Amino acid sequence: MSIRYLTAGDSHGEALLGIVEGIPAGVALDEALIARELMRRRAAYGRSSRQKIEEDVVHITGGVWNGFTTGAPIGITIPNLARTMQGKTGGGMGTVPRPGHADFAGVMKYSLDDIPPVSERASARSTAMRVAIGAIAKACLNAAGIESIAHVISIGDVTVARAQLSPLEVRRRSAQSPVYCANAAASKKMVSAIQRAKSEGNSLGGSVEVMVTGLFPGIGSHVEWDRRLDGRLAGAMMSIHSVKAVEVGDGFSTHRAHGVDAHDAMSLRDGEVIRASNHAGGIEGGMTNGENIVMRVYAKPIPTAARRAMTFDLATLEATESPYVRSDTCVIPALAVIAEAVAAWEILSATLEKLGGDHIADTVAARDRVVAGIARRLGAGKRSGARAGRKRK
Ligand code: EPS
Repeated sequence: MSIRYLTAGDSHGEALLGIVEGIPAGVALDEALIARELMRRRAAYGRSSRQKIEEDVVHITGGVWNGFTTGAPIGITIPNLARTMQGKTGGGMGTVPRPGHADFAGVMKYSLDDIPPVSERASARSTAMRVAIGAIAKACLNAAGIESIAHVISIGDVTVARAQLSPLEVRRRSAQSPVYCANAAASKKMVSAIQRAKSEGNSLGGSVEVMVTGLFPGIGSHVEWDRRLDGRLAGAMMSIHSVKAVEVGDGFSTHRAHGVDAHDAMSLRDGEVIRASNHAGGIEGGMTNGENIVMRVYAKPIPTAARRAMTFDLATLEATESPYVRSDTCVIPALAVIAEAVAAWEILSATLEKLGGDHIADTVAARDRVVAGIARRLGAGKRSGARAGRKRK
């Protein structure tokens, strides 16, 4: 792996911590840039009052001088403002495992007496740090012309029909929606569905679409299973709280198609590969093929809700209802921001394996060489290689 990170911290502890290693020097980065991404996550509609308590201020410790990365490890701290643990506030969560959470298996696995050491670490609060780290990845990718864009495509039974919008237009429209949905009519219905679920003491799941643009062929590799980009992306997406399924391209429908209809016919025009479709979602043989990556990520309704589930107390072994203090109603809008960040990290990791670069200018120069070489092979002729080989869609 060319880059790596570690996180630490609990949901209601002092702070979340992150250390990021391997980021090239010369990338413009400051606390405000990371804070903007955290704000998008925190402002997402459907969350609990916890999001009003948090401010998600970011402190960078090391790795950045005068607004640019130095190549050294980057330390990030995000203080928690809500520092009272549910288990200590009468929530009854000390020994009563909530179905759908890590509580039961975590206590059994680590031979613990109480649930909070598990639930505090398992909490989706940690996605704040993944978004912060994703913001660093996005800053690097943007320098190389690559962008990760995600939007909400379903919440509960409100589903958006597939639109023929460019990713940039999707980003512009979804930024105007409280639920980060590019379709204004669906966005209103989603807000109503969340309000209804909240009033009924229930929660809602849904799905988001992640697109990555500005790619060139050959990021990832077919040569060994763990270098396949679709596997890496899907694994990373499945590691996000509540995510239960990931679809790359038309993965959920192509198993019913005939082979000739399931693949994306290719032709050449002026040294540029033209595809009749993008069923593959931009990945063939575990590598980018130059088209946009398109993935869909599906998450269950969060398991905590005011309407409680039956469980039992680990101390008394008596049946009881699951404890409840407060909860989000729907995390899907926040998931869009998280999935965009997580995708950015995986793409950056595979891109740096391909291109290298101790300074981001080296990475960009290597990208230009690769793109120009591909364009030459495809007969781009007198046209500039960088233009012919890399399409902005
Ligand atoms: C979470 C429970 C809620 C969420 C939290 C994740 O927090 P609390 O227990 O304080 O009400 O709001 O998510 C965040 C704090 C966040 O910033 O995303 C859980 O149990 O996973």
